[in-house]
Amino acid sequence: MTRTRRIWLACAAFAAAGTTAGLVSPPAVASPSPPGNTVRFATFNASLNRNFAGQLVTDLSTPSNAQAATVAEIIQRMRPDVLLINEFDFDAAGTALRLFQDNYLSVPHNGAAAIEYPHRFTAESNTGIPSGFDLNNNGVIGGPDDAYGFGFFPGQFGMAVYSKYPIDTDDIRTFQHFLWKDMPGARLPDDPATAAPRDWYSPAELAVFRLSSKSHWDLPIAIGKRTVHFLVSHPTPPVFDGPEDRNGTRNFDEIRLWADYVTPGAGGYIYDDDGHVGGLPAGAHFVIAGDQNSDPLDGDSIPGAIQQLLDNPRVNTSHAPESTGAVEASLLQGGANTTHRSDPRFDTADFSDTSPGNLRADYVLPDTGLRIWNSAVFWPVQADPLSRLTGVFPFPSSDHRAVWVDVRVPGASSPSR
Ligand SMILES: [Ca+2]
Ligand SMILES: [Ca+2]
Ligand SMILES: [Ca+2]
Repeated sequence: MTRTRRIWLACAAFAAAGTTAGLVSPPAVASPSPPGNTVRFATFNASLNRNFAGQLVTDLSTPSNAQAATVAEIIQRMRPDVLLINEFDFDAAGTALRLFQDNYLSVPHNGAAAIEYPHRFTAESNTGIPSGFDLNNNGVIGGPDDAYGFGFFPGQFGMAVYSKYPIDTDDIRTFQHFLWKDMPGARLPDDPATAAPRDWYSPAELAVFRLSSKSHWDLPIAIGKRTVHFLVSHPTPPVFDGPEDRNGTRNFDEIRLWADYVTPGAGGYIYDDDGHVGGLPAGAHFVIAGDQNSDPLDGDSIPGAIQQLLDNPRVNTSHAPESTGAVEASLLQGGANTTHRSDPRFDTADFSDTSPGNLRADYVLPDTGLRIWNSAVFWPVQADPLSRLTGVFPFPSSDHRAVWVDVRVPGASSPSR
């Protein structure tokens, strides 16, 4: 989640709505020795976005940024093999991507060992790129809400991937430019003030309107003799709009793009930024990862949005990542959390307890051909010393928690952790 929600959290007082005495602190990272062919995939909305272009590079140029160091320590304790970071400001030279490795991940923190990723990837994000149109229909052209994706400068809230395994760069597919109108049955938003249907965006605007609020990337990861497609994205928060629900509808269809992409016969309409058409080949292995900004039952996304993935027969949901820290937070924070329908143990984000409350927003979803060995959300209970890494508002790292899933990839050999 981006933008103003974080600010609302200032009101998240600890009116203890229940006891946490019965909660025990599990290890923040699972302990059983995984088989040798187990690969850990993770997603982390790390709030490594800044208010001005170039600020993240400045912050990462020395090892002294406290928030970046805390994010790095979480990653070092989680020790993923393949990691997506959401909300990582993009720069065309990849400088921030390199500096975060060199000055943070490669530096031990509080006893957590350095972690090295020989392979990494980033690319342009639609955030902050001016569209030249009045997309929010406020009568003025310009500003973060008229960009292709919400952002104050190009690349704000972008994405970064780090991997211990090679990324098959020749076969990477990006979907930054795919137009929303080219999705069959697109949920194009309607201006309720006019009789015409689905007319929030004009024909001229739809001719350029990109579906992805950041980007969607298919990164083929070479693991032994296998390829696992790491399908990453960060759909827009379904809020910050009006009755037309332009962000809710976009969120729904951004999630749908991956659902169609992995469903044989459903992705024929999808074209990538190089003009190649079609979805993932049937039988290809994948892991979908990212902040999807959609809880199955709570929050403001359109009902059924995340179910497009969770109920997809190709997606393995046999073990949903969970934490005890999220259960404790829900009890301590109360408010909207008390009326939630989703089990709080699956929450991954600590949002305002006025609205929407804590949500499951971040997902790591392997295909059914990859057996899940273990999974968790990195959300220690407060009695755990590592709770200092996640904390309470104002958060020392992020309002989101890191999520990881270990899958068995036939023929893989684990790199050293
Ligand atoms: Ca405008
Ligand atoms: Ca209308
Ligand atoms: Ca909260």
